[in-house]
Amino acid sequence: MDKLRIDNIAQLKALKKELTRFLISYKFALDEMNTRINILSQEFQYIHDYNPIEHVKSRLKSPESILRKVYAKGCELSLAAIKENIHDIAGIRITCSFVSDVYKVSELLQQQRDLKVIKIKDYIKEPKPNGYRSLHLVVEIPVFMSDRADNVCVEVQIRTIAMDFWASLEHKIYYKYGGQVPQQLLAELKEAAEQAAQLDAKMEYISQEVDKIKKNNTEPELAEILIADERFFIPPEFIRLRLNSDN
Ligand code: 0O2
Repeated sequence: MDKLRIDNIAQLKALKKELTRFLISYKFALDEMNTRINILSQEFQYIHDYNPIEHVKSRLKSPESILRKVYAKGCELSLAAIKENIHDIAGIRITCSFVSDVYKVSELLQQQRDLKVIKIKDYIKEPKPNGYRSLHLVVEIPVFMSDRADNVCVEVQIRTIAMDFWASLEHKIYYKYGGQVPQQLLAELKEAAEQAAQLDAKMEYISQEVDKIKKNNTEPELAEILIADERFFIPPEFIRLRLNSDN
């Protein structure tokens, strides 16, 4: 009896170690991806004076959630099968201001030589029947550990602020009703998704118009200071003061 208990504990310890090893590689993959996204974001801000990325969130799927997906997909219950079939154990969500930014960020990630694109689902060009919009990439990123190198899948969801707002509310409603959302609410959600898409299109148009005006504007860009992502304009009086004192 005692022997059995000790064996069970030993097995549990081994399982815990195996699961930790498995999940930690996804955590490292998230760290790697977050660094790359952060670099893109900062480089854009400092060099191109514009940042297509509004904010970034990442999460590791919980073991319970992984198990639920394993059963829902009818996938075999082994770590190898889970690695092969469940692609969103590591997930990153990038929120952008405009739809064009969503595609720009997606392109920049796809251009990274050591990232292998496994799957692309464009729910912006082809929204889901409920109205859900977002661009999903599944990429494989190399992770180097002390005793091994592993290629690990990360699901990257890229969407606009409006799409994100809609998806968070829809997600909450879906869980609140345990998946059985009343028909009326579903119709309203779908209508809200269409309105959000129209808002995205309008905002993109306005932004392009502003860009055109900016390009034609002769005011020197030198008259601004960027500190911790905040832009401060230097009033012309200061510039004149300085120029006069130099003469
Ligand atoms: P959670 O809680 O976000 O993790 P596949 O493996 O490609 O065959 P899968 O995984 O369903 O099938 O892929 P898909 O369609 O790309 O969806 C993956 C994730 O996108 C979901 O993860 C959601 O985060 C999000 N998503 C997809 N459809 C919807 C939707 O209709 N509404 C909302 N709010 N989010 C959606 P999870 O695991 O479902 O959930």
